Amino acid sequence: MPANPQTVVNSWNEWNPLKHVIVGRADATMVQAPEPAIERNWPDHGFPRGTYGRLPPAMDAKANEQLDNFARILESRGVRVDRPTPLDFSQEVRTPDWKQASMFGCMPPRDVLLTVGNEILEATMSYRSRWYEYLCYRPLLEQYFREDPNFRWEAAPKPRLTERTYRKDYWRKWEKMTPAEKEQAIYHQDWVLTEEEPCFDAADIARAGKDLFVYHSSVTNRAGIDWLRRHFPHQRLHVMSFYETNPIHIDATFVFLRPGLALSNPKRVPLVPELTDLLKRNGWEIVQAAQPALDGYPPLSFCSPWLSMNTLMLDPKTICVDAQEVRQMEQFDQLGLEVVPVPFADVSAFGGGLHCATADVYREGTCEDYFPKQIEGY
Ligand code: ABU
Repeated sequence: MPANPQTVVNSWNEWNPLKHVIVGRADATMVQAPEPAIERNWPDHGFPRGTYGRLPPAMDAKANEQLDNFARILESRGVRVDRPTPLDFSQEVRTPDWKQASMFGCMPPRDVLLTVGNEILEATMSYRSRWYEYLCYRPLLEQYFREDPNFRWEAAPKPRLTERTYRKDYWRKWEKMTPAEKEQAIYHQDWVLTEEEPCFDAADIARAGKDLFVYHSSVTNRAGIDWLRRHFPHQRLHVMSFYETNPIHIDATFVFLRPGLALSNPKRVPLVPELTDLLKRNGWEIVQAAQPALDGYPPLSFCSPWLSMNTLMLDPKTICVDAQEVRQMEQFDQLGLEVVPVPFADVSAFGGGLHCATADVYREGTCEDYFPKQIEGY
């Protein structure tokens, strides 16, 4: 097949003009079967602990309608949109080390794919149910590889995910812990993953040109952060952690909006003070996000109401926001951003908001230094 000059992989940050993106699909997404990393327990919605199965097809249909509409909005603004190829997520998967009764889905490409410059890196993932999720993106990555001679296609080492990768019965023990014990766990960042092997989800990384900021979360361990540091020797890598009981993915906690402006979750206090120091020292403003539309987690969702912060920048002045997040939209408006409201409330149960539902392929621009005044040791 001849090279297609229109396909170029390039994206260094979260805000430069977006020209090419992957938007996920909700098809046949599962409430995962229990596994060492996670056990769903949603008795009020038909999935008590130990059970698993497909999310109701009527929910798929509504979510896909909103995802398709989002794709059309992006296309109407000149953005090329590609979509993944879903698998049969209800199938049992196995490796020589384990078997897992179900997979998950492919709504959130941001969790799996990290774009840094001309590279797209497939994350390790840390749930067994998500071990094979990269396969949904392989048709696209193969296509980009054929069409863009400079595309660096990388995959992080697939983790073994044996029992040694996880603290045993972590979540059951968590439920029995006193508030003081939980507080200690949060301060020590003792999450379900051990340091047996590198694990990370791509959505735990926020990109700002020469600087990558990585969230030490329940799906990204210190070894994963170390692997990323060695893998990107030309970038400066900074670790972030926040006061949060269920830390998963940075994009509802701390978000770079444009050079000089970041959005912070007012309920999740940074535990690494160097993060705010670094931003302030370089003249960045950190704004506390507005109150979300919802009070709690949406039904059958592992994502918090702070998906209100889970937005997609189309360029430094234009932001896509979930249309139900009226207060957040008002705040962005006051910050001088053009807000594009996107109906997205029906997508959250499938793994996230507008940022989760996308993965960058091409944004204009090059690798710039937005933090020339560094903090030694951070
Ligand atoms: N996957 C993004 C969800 C993060 C959160 O709800 O905090």
